[in-house]
Amino acid sequence: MESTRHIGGTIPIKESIEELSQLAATAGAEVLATLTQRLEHPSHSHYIGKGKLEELVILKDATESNLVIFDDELSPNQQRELERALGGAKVIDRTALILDIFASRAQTHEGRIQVELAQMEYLLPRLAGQWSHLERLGGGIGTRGPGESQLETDRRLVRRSISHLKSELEDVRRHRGLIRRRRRVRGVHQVALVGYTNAGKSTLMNALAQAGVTAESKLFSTLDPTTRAISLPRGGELLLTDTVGFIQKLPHQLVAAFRATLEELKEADLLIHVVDITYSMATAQYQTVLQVLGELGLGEKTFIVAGNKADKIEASEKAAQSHGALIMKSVLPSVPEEDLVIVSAAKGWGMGRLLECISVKLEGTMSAVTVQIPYDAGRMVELFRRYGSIEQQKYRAAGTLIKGKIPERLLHRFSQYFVAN
Ligand SMILES: Nc1nc2c(ncn2[C@@H]2O[C@H](COP(=O)(O)OP(=O)(O)OP(=O)(O)O)[C@@H](O)[C@H]2O)c(=O)[nH]1
Ligand SMILES: [Mg+2]
Repeated sequence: MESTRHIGGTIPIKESIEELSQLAATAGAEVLATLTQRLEHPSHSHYIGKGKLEELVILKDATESNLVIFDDELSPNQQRELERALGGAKVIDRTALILDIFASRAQTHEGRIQVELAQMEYLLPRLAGQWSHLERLGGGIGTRGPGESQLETDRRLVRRSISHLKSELEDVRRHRGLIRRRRRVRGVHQVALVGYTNAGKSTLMNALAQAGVTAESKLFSTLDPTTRAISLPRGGELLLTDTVGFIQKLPHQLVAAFRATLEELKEADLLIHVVDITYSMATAQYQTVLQVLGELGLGEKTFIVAGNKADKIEASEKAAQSHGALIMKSVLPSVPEEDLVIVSAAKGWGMGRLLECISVKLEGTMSAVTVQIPYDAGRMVELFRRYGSIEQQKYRAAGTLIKGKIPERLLHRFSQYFVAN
């Protein structure tokens, strides 16, 4: 049996199945019936117990279903045995379903390679020689060695295609790395939106940046990180990145493949965790995201929590603010009040407070300095204003005296102008 390691997974069965139905609908399937079973130990052959399997066969016939989706990962063997028992219906698991959605959503070249890579890695242990379409992966006639079984050939083709995809991805990454390094040198603050799928990250990105990013009620509408520049009300500029949504039981193949998102998150000075506070599973979704971030080594980042969709709880912004704050206290008691902002990305409520909170948090990550910049280096004053925050500015004979804060990564560029307070 191959590894069934997932990341996240704190959501109760009923809600998990509900989410699976939503995923199925997103993938274009119509859900005709659902079935659950509480099992201490899944069976090696069919995952579910004998009686349940009979029930499933009857249900499948009665509803004339042609697809059965399991919420947990199935071993290749279980999948095969289930398909045999279900006579003709296709059997897939949550991972395959998510991979399928990702495949239909991937838009950029990079996104497509990532999904294809994840699919290949998922397929590899499941190959049982029935792969006639593998020719398109670069092998085909003539690749089969003497005495080699079809299965071995298939595996070899998939492995080759995996390593090809990996090296292609490496090129894209190198390019991204370059862009990121350039941003870092410029000293721009980087802020990333994270959160459960469908929480409203892209809508919030639109509200903040009028960026025109796709936002829709389907799960996983965003696959590729998108970045936009935003000006802060108190001066200064930041780069905001929208990222792929998280989900419980996230297929680990995908976590590894979506490194572009992860790299953006790693680089960020601040993460805005978007939570749909109107959803009954808000707490579990919040924890799932924290768990995934923790596993990715991002647990120590500076956070703001944006409690979104406040317009769904009250009709007026004022009422939504106070009611939203109460809800937040009960669903996310562990989040300090100063790290919390109630928003409605759809209505644009709370954007001012969110930007203010971002400014404060970013300032917390900056270093206090006093500099005197000669008049012939006016460019440096501009740099200070753009990426730092100015508390006091005076014009002296020798130059402009500025007291304020600048991002740590810009310190070296100002060091020659430092003066005592
Ligand atoms: N009522 C209401 N709906 C919202 C709000 N923000 C987002 N939505 C809706 O929630 C759904 C998901 O929004 P997206 O912005 O696509 O969510 P996302 O977090 O980017 O989702 P993925 O990219 O799939 O991870 C869409 O139907 C939005 O219109 C809000 O403040 N209020
Ligand atoms: Mg999105």
